Amino acid sequence: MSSNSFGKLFTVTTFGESHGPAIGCVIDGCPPGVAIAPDDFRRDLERRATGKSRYTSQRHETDDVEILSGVYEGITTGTPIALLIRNTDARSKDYAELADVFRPGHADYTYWQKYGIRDHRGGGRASARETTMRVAAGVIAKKWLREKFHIVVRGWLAQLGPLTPRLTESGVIDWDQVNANAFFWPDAATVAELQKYIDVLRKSGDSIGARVNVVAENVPPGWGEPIYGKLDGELAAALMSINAVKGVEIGAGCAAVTQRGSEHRDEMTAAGFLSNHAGGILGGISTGQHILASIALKPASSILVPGRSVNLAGEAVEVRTKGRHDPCVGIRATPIAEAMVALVLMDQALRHRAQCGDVGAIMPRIPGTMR
Ligand code: EPS
Repeated sequence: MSSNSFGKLFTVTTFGESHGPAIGCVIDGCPPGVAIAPDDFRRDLERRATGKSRYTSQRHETDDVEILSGVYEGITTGTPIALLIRNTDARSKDYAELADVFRPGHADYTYWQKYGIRDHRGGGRASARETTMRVAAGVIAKKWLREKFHIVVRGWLAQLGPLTPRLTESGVIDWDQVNANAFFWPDAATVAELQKYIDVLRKSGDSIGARVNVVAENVPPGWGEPIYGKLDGELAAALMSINAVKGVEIGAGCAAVTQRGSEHRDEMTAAGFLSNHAGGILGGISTGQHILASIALKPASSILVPGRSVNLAGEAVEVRTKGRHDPCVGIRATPIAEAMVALVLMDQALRHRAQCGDVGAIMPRIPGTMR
């Protein structure tokens, strides 16, 4: 299978299946001199992992990262970094009944049509297990971005089915609150409502969609390559490549459809931009404002509610997916979306440095931190 790599100067290739012996990635193009230890990966991998609350799949993986190459005495050497995580809690018998049927709404059918063969166990390569390695690679990107540019990339669950967090009028996110619950939910007052919603949903055997927002703060102006390497274009592609993502918005996104030009444009003053409908990107290049991205995730297709489908012989069957599944994949998607944004930013930062590193500071530089 091709297209398991992305990025131009900071290139990430992932490999592995959900129920294979291991998953892993190779990161090529990482600058030398970045301090990396196995423990650096722990926090973000735990934020993404299954089995950390009763609201996600109950598969329990240790997600211990083995650094196989590219790091000497705790420091990146500039050579390819290979990371490996062994799968230790796959339960393939849960999938026995899915060997010759297609879950409606799942990649089962399209993988079969494309390759004529598929590893049906745990969704194989289409499984969200693969996103573990995106998050691992993203840890390195986040660290480099933070150390070089003070860039912080972080996200939150902005909607779960019909529920939205109540935010203050300024939209400022309470990050302590986001980190204080299993949902990445910024509103303490409605966490109980969320818990109840998921409990009822899980009992019904169904699933639900969600929205995750990500903000990248302190991105300098100038990153992004017109025309075919626009920063928003590459963010959209990277975010859309996450399992279950069906929509990506940058800044005002689809709301721009009903906005007037006089409203949408972000007026500029010497003191700063007056709004950020552009989501920190104009002409595919960062403005220095916060980068704002939002993704819509579909409800997972592995559900207990029976659905009509066909088997390999094309005969009508009824499918009911048993096993350890997520009632809302969006609950675990925040660290994955953060990782994809960080990986795109690091790649674009290196590309900007390569072509435009001699340009130097351009005045005026308009302050921009507006949400
Ligand atoms: C997944 C189905 C479940 C999840 C898995 C993603 O797999 P299994 O049935 O093998 O438990 O647990 O998530 C992970 C293992 C993970 O690390 O994210 C799917 O169909 O995408």
